[in-house]
Amino acid sequence: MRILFLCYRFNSLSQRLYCELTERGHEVSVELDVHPELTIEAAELYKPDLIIAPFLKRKIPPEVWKKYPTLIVHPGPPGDRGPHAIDWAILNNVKEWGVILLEASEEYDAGDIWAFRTFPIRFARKSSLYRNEITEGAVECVLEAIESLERGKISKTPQGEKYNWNKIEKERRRINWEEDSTEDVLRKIYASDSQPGATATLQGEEYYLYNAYPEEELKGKPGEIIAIRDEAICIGTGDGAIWITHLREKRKDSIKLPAVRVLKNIKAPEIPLKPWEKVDFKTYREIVYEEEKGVAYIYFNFYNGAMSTEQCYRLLETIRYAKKRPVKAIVLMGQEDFFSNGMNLNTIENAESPPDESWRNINAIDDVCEEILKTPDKLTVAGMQGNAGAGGVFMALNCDFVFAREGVVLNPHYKNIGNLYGSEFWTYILPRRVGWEMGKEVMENRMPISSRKAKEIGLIDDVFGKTPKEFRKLLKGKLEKFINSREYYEFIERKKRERTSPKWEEEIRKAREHELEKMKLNFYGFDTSYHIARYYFVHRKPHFRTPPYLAKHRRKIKL
Ligand code: COA
Ligand code: THG
Repeated sequence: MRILFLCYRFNSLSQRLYCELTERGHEVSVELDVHPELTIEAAELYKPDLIIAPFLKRKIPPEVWKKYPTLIVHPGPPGDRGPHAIDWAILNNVKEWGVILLEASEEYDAGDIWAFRTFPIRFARKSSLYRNEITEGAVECVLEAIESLERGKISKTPQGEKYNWNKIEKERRRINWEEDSTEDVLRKIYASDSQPGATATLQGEEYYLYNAYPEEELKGKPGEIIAIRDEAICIGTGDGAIWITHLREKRKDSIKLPAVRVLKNIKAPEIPLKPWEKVDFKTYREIVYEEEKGVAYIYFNFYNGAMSTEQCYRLLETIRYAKKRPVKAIVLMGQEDFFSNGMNLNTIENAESPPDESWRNINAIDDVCEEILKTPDKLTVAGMQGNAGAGGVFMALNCDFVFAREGVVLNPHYKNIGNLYGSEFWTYILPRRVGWEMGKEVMENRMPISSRKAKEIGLIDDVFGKTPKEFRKLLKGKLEKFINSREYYEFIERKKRERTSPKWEEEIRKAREHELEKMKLNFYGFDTSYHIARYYFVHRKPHFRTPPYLAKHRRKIKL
């Protein structure tokens, strides 16, 4: 089938659906929501069999949906309508939620339902529900709808006259430190994360708050900052305390940044907690180190999967700790929503000199990668529970084994932010994993690929598990078996021989040097496209045209 996607942004759900459909042989073209006239033009240029809107905020004009079957993914169950579906469910403590695929109509979200799925709600960030439960449900709905369309047997159910309009007023996202309990505060922040953010007063000023964790030990006056840890702040609530890792100032053009880079003059003490220190109460830890049956697992809860220079060095410290421990394997786990998205473009944008900060950040990631590569006596593994992009993918590929959850979307290229050359030892890894021909193809293809496809082309080693929980369980089982096998010892012997030879060390040194030389040109050279692309990305600027790599229908030369 020829399918046209209409989306506000080519976000994670749109990318996942793109992979699922193209890898099943459908042809998909994408039009971003720039102007209704352009949406009509896109439909007329492409003449699709079906239009899908995975993530759209504006009305699709009737010229489009009256002519082509047009289906909208709405992140709510049957009977729910409006722009704040998941937000509403979290704020109202709903136990079960859902996702529907419905026909576009004159009124918002009022068309007939083609397919739906429901699921129990986790008490988690909206974006986490979106990236997991909603995404999985939406994929099933879309596949079901395509099958019905192909069979010519479509059964629809009406949205109904009685419905829930889920719009959330700004006031409901505001935190009242005196009255709100820790759970109330968490609920408000979860419901508004990653957009638009809950609001609260801190040190007399208004801010947007993101990425909250409960604290059970520390206590303080409601609304007062009582501690700092890894650039996050701990704030007293009505009945306890809470950690916030990211803030955004309430002014035009502000961006999300680590809390301590936004708030100046914090009087609270730093209360450090190393990733491997054990505590038996809930608190915030950016990196968690756990040992289980001879294996070290490193979870890094980096917001949005972005790794700043400082975060890379905290991760590096943890890897060095693991290397000294009597474990047979070290596993990088990332977090559930993202494995890693490479350098932190927000902290770079915020730096006094973005080129200098880019240089520090890329060197810090390379230090992490080099530490992984130079682990001759232990198995290194990447366990990708969530999506990864750019440097985040290549960091994972530095491990001996790379495993990913089913449904993970990878962007194994550096094309999206101003055509960076890339580092993380990709020039060493890629030919080893897939050969030069395929390596070139991977790097030049700007589109995402599924973890399944990545396995097929040999980029990663295996794919299993539908949910992050299932993935972790299967991964642990696999590793336990492998590290107690004969193959393991043979593998480590071979690895030791290779990784202690001067020839290998020279190859690694050269790869890093070559890549960084090219990156220096991206950061400091004549071509400023990286700096411009980064500016548009971190400020979440809407697109003003759909780039031809997405819009097949706008390519002059038909591919
Ligand atoms: N450095 C810094 N930041 C990075 C990064 C890097 N290297 N790589 C990724 N990121 C950030 C992006 O800036 C983005 O940040 P933000 O979400 O804080 O703005 C985030 O990581 C991932 O972006 P995206 O791909 O757009 O996210 P997503 O698709 O996984 O999730 C939604 C975003 C959809 C949850 C969010 O837009 C939302 O809340 N939408 C409302 C729900 C909905 O679907 N409504 C439909 C209308 S009814
Ligand atoms: N029919 C048609 N087009 C559509 C939908 C449809 N486009 C996408 C849309 N569904 C997705 N759902 C919504 C539902 C409500 C709103 C937006 C998208 C909404 N928007 C507010 C507005 O436009 O005033 C502003 C949103 C906000 O507060 O942030 O209410 O079913 N043809």
